[in-house]
Amino acid sequence: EIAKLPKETLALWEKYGADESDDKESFQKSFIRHVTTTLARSIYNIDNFSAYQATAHSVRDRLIKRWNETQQTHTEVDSKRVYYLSLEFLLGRSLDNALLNLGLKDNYGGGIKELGFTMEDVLEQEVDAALGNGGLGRLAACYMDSLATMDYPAWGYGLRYTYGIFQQRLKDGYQIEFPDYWLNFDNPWELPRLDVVVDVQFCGSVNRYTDEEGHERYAWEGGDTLQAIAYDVPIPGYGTKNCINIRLWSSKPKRQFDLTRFNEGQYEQAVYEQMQAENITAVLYPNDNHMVGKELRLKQQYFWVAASLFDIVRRFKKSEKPWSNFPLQVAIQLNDTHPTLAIVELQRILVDLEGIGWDEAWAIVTQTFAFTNHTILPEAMERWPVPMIQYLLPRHMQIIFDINLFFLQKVEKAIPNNRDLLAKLSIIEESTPQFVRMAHLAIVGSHRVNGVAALHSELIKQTIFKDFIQFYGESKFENKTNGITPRRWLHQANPKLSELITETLGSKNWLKNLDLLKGLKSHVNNKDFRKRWVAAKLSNKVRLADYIQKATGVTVNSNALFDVQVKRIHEYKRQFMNILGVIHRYNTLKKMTSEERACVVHRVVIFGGKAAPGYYIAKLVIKLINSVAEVVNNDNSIEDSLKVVFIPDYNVSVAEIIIPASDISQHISTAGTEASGTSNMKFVLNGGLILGTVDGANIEICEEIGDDNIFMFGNLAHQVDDLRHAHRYRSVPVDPSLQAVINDIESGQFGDSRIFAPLINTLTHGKDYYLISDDFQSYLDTQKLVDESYKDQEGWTTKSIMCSAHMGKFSSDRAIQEYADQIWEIKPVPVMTKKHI
Ligand code: KOT
Repeated sequence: EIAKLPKETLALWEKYGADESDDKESFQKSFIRHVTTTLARSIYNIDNFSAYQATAHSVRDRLIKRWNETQQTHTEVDSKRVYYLSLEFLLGRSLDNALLNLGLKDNYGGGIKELGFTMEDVLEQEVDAALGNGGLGRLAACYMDSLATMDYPAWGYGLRYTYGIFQQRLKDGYQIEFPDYWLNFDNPWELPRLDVVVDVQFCGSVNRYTDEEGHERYAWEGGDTLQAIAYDVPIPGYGTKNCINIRLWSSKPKRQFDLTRFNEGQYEQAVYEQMQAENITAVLYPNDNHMVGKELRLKQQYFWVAASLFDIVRRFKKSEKPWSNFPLQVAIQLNDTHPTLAIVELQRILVDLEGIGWDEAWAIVTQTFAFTNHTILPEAMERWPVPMIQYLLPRHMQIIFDINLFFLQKVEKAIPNNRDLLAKLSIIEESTPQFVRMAHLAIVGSHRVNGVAALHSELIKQTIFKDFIQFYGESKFENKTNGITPRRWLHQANPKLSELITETLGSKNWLKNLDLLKGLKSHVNNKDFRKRWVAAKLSNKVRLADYIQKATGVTVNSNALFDVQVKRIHEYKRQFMNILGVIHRYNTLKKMTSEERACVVHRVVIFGGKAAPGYYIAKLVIKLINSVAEVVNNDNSIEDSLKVVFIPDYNVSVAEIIIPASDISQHISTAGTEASGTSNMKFVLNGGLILGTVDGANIEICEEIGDDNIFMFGNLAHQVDDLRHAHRYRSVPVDPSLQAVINDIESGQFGDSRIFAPLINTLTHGKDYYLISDDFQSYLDTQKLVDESYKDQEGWTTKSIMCSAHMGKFSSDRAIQEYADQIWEIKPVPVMTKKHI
């Protein structure tokens, strides 16, 4: 069609569509243009926030160009794409990341200074995009960064929640939650696509009919229809033109105004129903590793899945390839079971709407999908009541029953006369009411299932998915150890260390090939290098100390050992064990003489993390931490040898300050409970040591960095069952050091002890499910080793350098490469620079 345009029109596009350059002057020009036009302000009326907005819009202009070129290239090449379906994308801030990935930071930094601002102040203005709970959502964000950087033709699909994860504040040491209305000011990082609208149906009924060819068909009719509107979030790769897309859906009522209803005097009812439609994407469910069976959550899942699949299928159909080519053009990755209905939806599209036979359709579906499991905690397993699905999605429920029937028939044929096995494998849990087991559906509908770290991928085969191995064998189940993007988690969060590494290695290539960090090893004895390594850590600690002062009012000494545990508050992560250890340390310090105390390593114990609003025990842990902090920090008798802080509202941008400043961080989940962990990787990459259990990715980190450079302790995963059994059926005495700490709390040392009774009970009457008592002595002993090691500052520095140097494996680039080669079978598509037409 372009060819039909008059020459003069083409010439105009050519003339005026020229790239805006990336030099300092061009930035300043576009900055001023955005201040005066986009923001309608003047030179007399710009504050840091306006400066942020103008800078962001200037970057946005450049992002959109790349994004367009990328989409055009992908359309032209039309090679296989991967679609990453995730209910959470925990992106954090975008400006600094975009400046670094696009290579604009220096010119923009210089440009903004001349305009009277500092880049630091400007970056500080941005609110986090916090559309996720923790590890799972942040993993999705790191994976998008790698996909973009490695030139893959990839899309993310998610929901545009009006409210992200709640903001946490503290009141009297308790967590209180505030809504995260992050779209209060305009969001320059999204492109509203008011033209990309998809109808999504709920409820109604199923009608059976016979088509012209005499085939029995089903039609889903009636019910309510909502609309999904697309908001596109460009994700720029580092050092490439590739700029991929995360498409987030927002819900809207289909008709803005129901005139009949209005005339019938049902105005309020009509408006109410409109509001209900907008509710669907209003709020992110704030539970990590926990399922809450709310109908609205199921509606979110289907709304998102239906809109995304419609979009994916529409794109496939444009190329007019036969349906059998679908799995050659499309790979869909399910980020946990949250998008499992996509399997059913695609089968429905193929069978009901496209008229493809069941078996042919099912072959297409199963070759398209792959499923990542992120947890084996029973309370996180998604199961939805059959009646709820039947009501909201009547046709899907039929299809699920059919999928299950055909699956169980195959099992029966392969392994005859094993009713017990059929019941265990069934997608339907035969309780009253019945439930749909989403993980079973995801396994049956996918060609590949993966865990997120080596141990975890073994455990899913031995525990939750054990019975499936009997039928499928092992080959369907594999491991893809998680990774993190070194762009955000070292280059951006730790500019000093990044600069030192680049200088030492002689290039920035390590940012795209993290294995190159090995090159640091030959510098480990270089005095100047070591000095600068230590200086970088210290300056990060000073930066964190300032932040702690501002956020909590507590003054901490940057020369003390910074001991960090920041992650969602959960019993299995055992922040409780950490604070019990702190109490032990405090009371040990109190018993010392001043001379003895002069010899101990001073510590700052730093906590951060959100508890799910309905998770009572987790909230009590926060209260206990703050009660202990209050007593310890105000006790002059221990002479600053110990400080305890709880940093409120832990999120991505706070993590960027905390992680580079840690000397040691704690990853101390009960063995076998933390599928992977990803912050462990971030800490070590930044030269922080780990105190951890033999769990998740800790094990592989240990393999890479060597056991001299990590502090591991505690019981092993294979011992957990027996230990729990012992607590349940034999009375196991509480570890004596632990008992002493419990006594301290119960004596009222940290305020009214009755408050903490339910927490203490989890150790005693609650049978210590997470085995704190079993690991406590080993934990304290290992903490002693940490203190001893830290006294040897030179030895510690060597460990710190060796840690970073061996972290190549944990780049999300490596993880994405494995997914691309082994599961998705996709190839990079370098973006061709286009003319402007
Ligand atoms: C489960 C249900 C709802 C929301 C989140 C989850 C969830 C999160 N399940 N597992 N995770 C974490 O995923 C991370 C990324 O793979 C892992 O590193 C971490 O160990 C999981 O706990």
